[in-house]
Amino acid sequence: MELIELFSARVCPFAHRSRLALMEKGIPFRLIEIDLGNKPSWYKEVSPTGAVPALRQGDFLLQESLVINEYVDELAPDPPLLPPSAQLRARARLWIDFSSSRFVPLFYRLLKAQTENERQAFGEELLAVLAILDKELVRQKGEGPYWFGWQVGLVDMAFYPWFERFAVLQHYRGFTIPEKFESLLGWIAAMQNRDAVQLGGQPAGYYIGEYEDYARSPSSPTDS
Ligand SMILES: N[C@@H](CCC(=O)N[C@@H](CS)C(=O)NCC(=O)O)C(=O)O
Repeated sequence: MELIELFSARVCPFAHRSRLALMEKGIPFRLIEIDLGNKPSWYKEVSPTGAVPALRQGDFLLQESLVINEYVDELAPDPPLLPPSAQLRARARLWIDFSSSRFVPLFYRLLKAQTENERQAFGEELLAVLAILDKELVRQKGEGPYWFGWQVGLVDMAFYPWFERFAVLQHYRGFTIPEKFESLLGWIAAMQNRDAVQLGGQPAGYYIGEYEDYARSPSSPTDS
């Protein structure tokens, strides 16, 4: 297989999704760190929008974390990162879509909320979304801790990076995940135990520092 290069930024949860997919898949890759505050001019050739992650394999270029992750999954049969049946794969894509359409935007809305009213409203909305995730996990995971049981997959990777960054919401917004969401908390703990997460993860203090401008300014330019 031609060498894969992943253009990434340590702080970026979208890039984190794709680092996780490559590591869980056991595909060797060259990681290229892009400084988001000072992007090299050549990076536009790799990623027309300038966003990370981007993947390069020879002449082949790909952007968008979730699209990259599906491509990575198709590069080798094992371990499969999507379930075996068409119906379960459709459900996986449904929840991956939910991560992008509901969960991720709410994370940033709460983080950027500057008034008490906004913090209250977005905090409640996020709690409702977490309740949906906890309930769906109970329904879907069976005995195993991951979204589809014992095999970690693309749904887990679509959500996990923001849970690694949850200390930011706790620090700046006093938002914690209620203990009653046992399945969700069990899933987070199981993800934290994975080699791919431990090798590529960062401590809470790193994110708290990196996200400070974000939490203090409602108009931060990017959702990193
Ligand atoms: N929808 C994209 C979002 C990627 C994204 O927003 N990345 C941020 C960093 S976390 C970025 O590179 N923003 C552009 C910039 O900082 O100039 C994906 O899923 O890959």
